[in-house]
Amino acid sequence: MKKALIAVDIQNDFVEGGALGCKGGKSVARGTKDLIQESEDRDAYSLYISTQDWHKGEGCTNGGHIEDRPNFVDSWPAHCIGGTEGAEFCRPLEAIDFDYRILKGYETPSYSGFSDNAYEANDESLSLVEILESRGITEVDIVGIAFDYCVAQTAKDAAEKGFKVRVLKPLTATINKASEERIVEDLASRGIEVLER
Ligand code: VGL
Repeated sequence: MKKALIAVDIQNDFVEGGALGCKGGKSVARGTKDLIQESEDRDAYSLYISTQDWHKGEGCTNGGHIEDRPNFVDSWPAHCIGGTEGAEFCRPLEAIDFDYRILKGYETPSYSGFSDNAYEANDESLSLVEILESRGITEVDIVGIAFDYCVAQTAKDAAEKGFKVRVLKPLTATINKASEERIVEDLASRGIEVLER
């Protein structure tokens, strides 16, 4: 059994003060850095992977076009435009040297780290599933932002591809709190373990 940690979209635009800021996002960044450092001490993970929402420009955003008045359900303000400060890791996560850094949503919108359609723009030429399989990973733990969008979709895709998946919920932040319970149930129904603490 080999396990990877996937840190999803812990970027400036998704934390407090960002274009699509989630409450609790900064704390996710700090907590994830702590988890990575203490897990290295006990060899908990064989591989550390980050994803970043990395849009080509203002006209490209997950879930549809940018609208004058996004509804924050399936339309969003401009966010995480590749190369801008908003797309960078939230402090103190920039100090972490991830084994692989997956950029996604470059031309085609994508919530999931597995539809890493920007991977041509990455240093790596392998897709996320190819990276995991080539390293013999069978289990993944997922943390990051937002629980109800990119974390949930990445977790569902990982489960569908046959990995054993856990979501470490205290190290996530949610956009729409009202949908949280439904999403936890949906993930559980797919065999994904959602750890509450
Ligand atoms: C995300 C909404 C829009 C996310 C990305 O990273 O969860 N959410 N784009």
